[in-house]
Amino acid sequence: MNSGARQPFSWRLAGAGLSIVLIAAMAWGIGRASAPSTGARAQQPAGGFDLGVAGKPAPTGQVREVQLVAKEAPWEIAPGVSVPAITYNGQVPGPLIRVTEGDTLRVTLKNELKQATTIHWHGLHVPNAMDGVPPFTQAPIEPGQSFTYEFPASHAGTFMYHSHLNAVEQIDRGLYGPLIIDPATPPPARFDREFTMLLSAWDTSGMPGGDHRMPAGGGMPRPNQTAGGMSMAYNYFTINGKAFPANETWTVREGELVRVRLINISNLAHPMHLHGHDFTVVAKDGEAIRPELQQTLNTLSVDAGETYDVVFRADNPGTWVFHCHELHHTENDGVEPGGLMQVIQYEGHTPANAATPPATPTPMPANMPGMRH
Ligand SMILES: [Cu+2]
Repeated sequence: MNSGARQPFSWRLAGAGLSIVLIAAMAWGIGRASAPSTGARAQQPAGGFDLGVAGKPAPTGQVREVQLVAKEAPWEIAPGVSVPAITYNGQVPGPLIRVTEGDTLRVTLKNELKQATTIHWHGLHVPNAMDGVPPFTQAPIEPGQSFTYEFPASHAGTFMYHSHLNAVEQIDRGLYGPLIIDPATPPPARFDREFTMLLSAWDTSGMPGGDHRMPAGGGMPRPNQTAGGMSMAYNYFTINGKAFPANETWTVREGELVRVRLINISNLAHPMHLHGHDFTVVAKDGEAIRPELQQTLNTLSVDAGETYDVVFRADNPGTWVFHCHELHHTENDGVEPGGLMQVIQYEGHTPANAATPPATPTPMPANMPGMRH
């Protein structure tokens, strides 16, 4: 995957087949970083990170074709916990779509669901007819039908795409994906590594087929909250479709400048807290923040529908966690540790205590007040 070091984007359209393969291949790497570029590491400019000023990009003449199929598929969200998900191309999140500003994005969606759907391009400045919002901008894409979205990649940044029909069910069951637009001109700020974390929440008891609790048990009774017929008692929380410990560990090298793209598609706010380091918030909702206005923090609340780009210097070797500080969200069905817990491992560092998560997690006490998510 392209790194923040802005290696030239070498994906060239050579027929739809090639671009489809590349998109699918990239999908599995969204939590990973590329290897750092050789040579000197990125330097932090005084006073922040300049991502460049967004302007209206000139068309590049490149057409990026993507084929998406909306379909039901089983998806393992935590070890031993598989749910009947609604997916793009059989995976959650859907494939990473990564293009350069000024490219033309041409996405064909084939609907193999039993219900109608559409795609909304969250944060992009698309022509109105491409916004994916029935009944205003298009008719629902009925089962068996296809629809092609085509629009220019309007501006660089971190975005997402998701269903905009029967959205509570379709999004809560997995119908979303990350979308990154790279600037056509490399900005002054360079980074050594880059990771993306797309945050989502699941209510397994509200899914077809009933309850999907942890096989080892230990879950706690949850209130039967409902909204519009859908239960809202989220009990699993995932990073790129996987709850800890099923999600990938990030590896960094001492000295590197690391960019993290945070995307929250869940209906909940997630105060994301990094141990052992501070990070600088360099972009919000795809828009670069001017260096003199950037804040340096260790906890950032990412609300529903928001995206942020943050940057930290890997200057404190160890095994660290970057986790949600709404602590119910670091559980798997009430059992800690789980959920939104991202491990960051420095190369060459041996953890002081290399123990794996406890084989028998400590169950949460039942019937505690205020245990809603
Ligand atoms: Cu959270």
